Amino acid sequence: PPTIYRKDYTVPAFLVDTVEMGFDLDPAATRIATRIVMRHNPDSASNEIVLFGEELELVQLRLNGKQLKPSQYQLESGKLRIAAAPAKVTLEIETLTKPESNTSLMGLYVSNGNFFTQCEAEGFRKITYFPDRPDVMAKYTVMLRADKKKYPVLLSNGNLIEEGDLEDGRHYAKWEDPFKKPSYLFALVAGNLVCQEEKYTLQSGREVLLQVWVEQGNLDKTQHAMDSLKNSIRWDEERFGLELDLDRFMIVAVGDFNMGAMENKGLNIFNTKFVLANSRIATDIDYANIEAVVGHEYFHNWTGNRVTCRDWFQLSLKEGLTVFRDQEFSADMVGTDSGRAVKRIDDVRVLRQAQFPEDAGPMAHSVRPDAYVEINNFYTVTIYEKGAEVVRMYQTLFGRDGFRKGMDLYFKRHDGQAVACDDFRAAMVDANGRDLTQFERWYSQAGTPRVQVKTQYDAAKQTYELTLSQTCPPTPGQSKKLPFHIPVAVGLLDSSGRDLPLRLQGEAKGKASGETTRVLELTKAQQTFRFVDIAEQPVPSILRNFSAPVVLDIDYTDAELAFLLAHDSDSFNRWEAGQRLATRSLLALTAAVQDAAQAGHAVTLESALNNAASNSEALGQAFALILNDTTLDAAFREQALTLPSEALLAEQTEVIDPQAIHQARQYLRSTLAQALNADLTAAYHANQSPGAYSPDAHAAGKRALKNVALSYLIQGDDATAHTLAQQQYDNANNMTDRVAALTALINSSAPGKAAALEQFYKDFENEALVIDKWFALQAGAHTANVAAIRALLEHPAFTLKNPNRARSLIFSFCNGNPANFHAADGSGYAFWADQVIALNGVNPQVAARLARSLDRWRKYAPALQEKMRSALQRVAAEPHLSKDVLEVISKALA
Ligand code: HT7
Ligand code: ZN
Repeated sequence: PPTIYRKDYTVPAFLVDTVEMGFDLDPAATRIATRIVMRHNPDSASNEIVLFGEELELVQLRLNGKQLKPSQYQLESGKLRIAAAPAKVTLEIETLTKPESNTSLMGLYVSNGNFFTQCEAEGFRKITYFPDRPDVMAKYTVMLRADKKKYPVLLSNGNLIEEGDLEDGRHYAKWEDPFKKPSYLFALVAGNLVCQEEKYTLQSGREVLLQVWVEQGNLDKTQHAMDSLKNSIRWDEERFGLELDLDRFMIVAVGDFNMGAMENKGLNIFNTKFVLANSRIATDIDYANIEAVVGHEYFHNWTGNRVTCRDWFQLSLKEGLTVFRDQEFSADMVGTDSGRAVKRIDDVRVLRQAQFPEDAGPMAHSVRPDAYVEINNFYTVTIYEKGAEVVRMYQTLFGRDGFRKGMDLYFKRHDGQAVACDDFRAAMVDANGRDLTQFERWYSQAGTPRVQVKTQYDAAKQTYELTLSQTCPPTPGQSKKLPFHIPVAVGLLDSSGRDLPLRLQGEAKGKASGETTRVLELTKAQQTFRFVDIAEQPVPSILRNFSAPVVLDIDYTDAELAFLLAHDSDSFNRWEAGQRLATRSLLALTAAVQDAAQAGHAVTLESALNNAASNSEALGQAFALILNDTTLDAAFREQALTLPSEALLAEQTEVIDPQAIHQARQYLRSTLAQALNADLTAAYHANQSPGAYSPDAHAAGKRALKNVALSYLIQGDDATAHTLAQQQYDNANNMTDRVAALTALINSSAPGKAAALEQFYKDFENEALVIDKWFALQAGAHTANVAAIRALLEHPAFTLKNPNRARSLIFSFCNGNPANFHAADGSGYAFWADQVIALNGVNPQVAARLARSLDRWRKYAPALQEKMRSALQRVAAEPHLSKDVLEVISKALA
């Protein structure tokens, strides 16, 4: 398949003014009539019309009223070309599609008997021939016709302007979208759905209609999504002065969906996972995710829809910015400083655990990539999460007000346009009067920079020097990197743990006096910053609030880390100090497990671990201080007590040994559980949240702390812990506690675990999202081996066709259970290859996501590498690989 390059971008030869579409909806064969009014683009030297189309039957093609014969156009590899076209063109196109056999879930498809569309990135071309590229924006009018009994609800973008009955029990609805949009934002929904609706008054006094559409029987699960939508609308008005521009805004939930949700203009379509919630079926994390995703899609209305992307290389223009906006929204919804820090910690965890490995692997790409084979493979953590970090750095550099000025200028300049990442940077720069030329490297260079810190205190001169240096490893296609512009937020603690006021040498005395966090701008390979009037040797707190997406190398002693964990005023770095301390233990323990294995019987594993656990006592004491500090929010304490994940530890070892990492982490968890048994038990009981369930941050934080305590206590695998977990399971009045208890049970030898698992299934048999949890829990269990997962594939509730279900079992095992997936016999890899191949035939997009599980294969020991390579080669040798899977596998093997 061809590679598409950013450098090859050319403007479209024809622009589209209006699009009228008529759909005769039928699951077996839907007929689509499209009238496109186009005109030549004066900026283009070409006069060839290029339309894209895939998996379509072309029934009819007319140009300015005349039917075109096959000799008058060229139809080849997904493109329909009409050469030497006149300046004004009306095209009339009739196509046929087969929605019920469309398992790719792109274009028009059927889910549980209802019709849905997914057009981003290139799905519209599965509906009709069209200049399906984001820089072609047009106004759409859509007529939907369908059987009234089977499909009583007919929805599309914008406003409903007409509806009525037709012959033969059919009916119609006509929709008009007043805003011009790219084809990827087109949507229709038709089916037997019901809605919760509310009128909402905007700050301007205008009233809008909000609707959340779901299948019958789910109306008791829509309130949280509706509340999240209203909060999003208010937040965007308050924080960015952005108003909802439509009179009607709809959210529709669908069970079969490739990603989280889609921001189609006025008609957002959501994976049910990010809409449906009540205390019976959803956990606190589900509630938080729903709020974030509803916010994300709503915020796209301005960052993505009103101002869209010129081409798909600019995807992060809308995605990075919108993720940043949803992160800020979620943080503001919690409201407290500590709540903001907890949200920041969660976001940085995702970045480190998923994006850093991507940046170091075969699929590494910059935030604005230079090339792709399949654009669907580029909806990545780099585009989304690293992109959000890049946007956040503008705010760190310019402050909230400066950032807002940049956003205002961006909309003033570009409303209604399709633009590039450079245009966003230009708006930020121009609004703040700064030169940020070098900042462009965050968009063009892939890889995670490393920043090294060296310190020097001069007691006589009372100065403190920070020498920061930066490097960035090579990535595919980019062997040499130039220095980045890195904002490094810094604080210095005195010996009592208080922040020192900071003044840099050369600054006037009055300047910045009293400021205790300074943002240093590292732009060279190495720079020294000298602070003056520093009366004692301080402890530095560097990269506060994670001010840049980098790895920070700094030599702290254990005592300094414990000190920062106890005192840093920056909650993020407080947490970070605990994580560094724990990582140090865990890496030493991992090495000990490996040494013991090499030494054979000469050394027992137990004694090797005991010897290596020298700093675990200090860690236990530091953790106890946090656990027992009731002035700290429960949510923060839970974060601090959670050890770095096995995936995160893996990235920090030279050669990944999944079993050794797992054993080390389990050992440290058990050691801590033993040492802190009384404190954990007390915290468990002190953090019950009796009464009616509420997902608010305070109650959720208490549940999180209680449940992390339970997860430690179950490490002992004794009768007391078993009883605690069993009682929690039996008495739970919400899904958070139920899942936590069941997880504890299945990771123990508790006598009731099989019965609980069975009961859980029976109780929630009719709740697809809960059955997903049931599969995921088992796939992630410490005892889950390949045979157990293969047995679950045969369960009647399992299907590859539903992406949520496939993810719950297969992805949870391949990505979330490293010790078992990487079994020494290679059985995990054989399982992976079987599933990639099977999914490839059903849903290439989902298959390609799974294909990425072996991205980091070169980082494992040679014996495992060999087995991974053969599994990759087996997939590569499959005859009918989609370009989605082919791109991932060939890059992995390259
Ligand atoms: N902008 C949306 C992307 C998306 C998508 C892309 C490819 C295939 C299916 C998809 N569903 C949604 C999601 C978002 O970022 O809001
Ligand atoms: Zn998005």
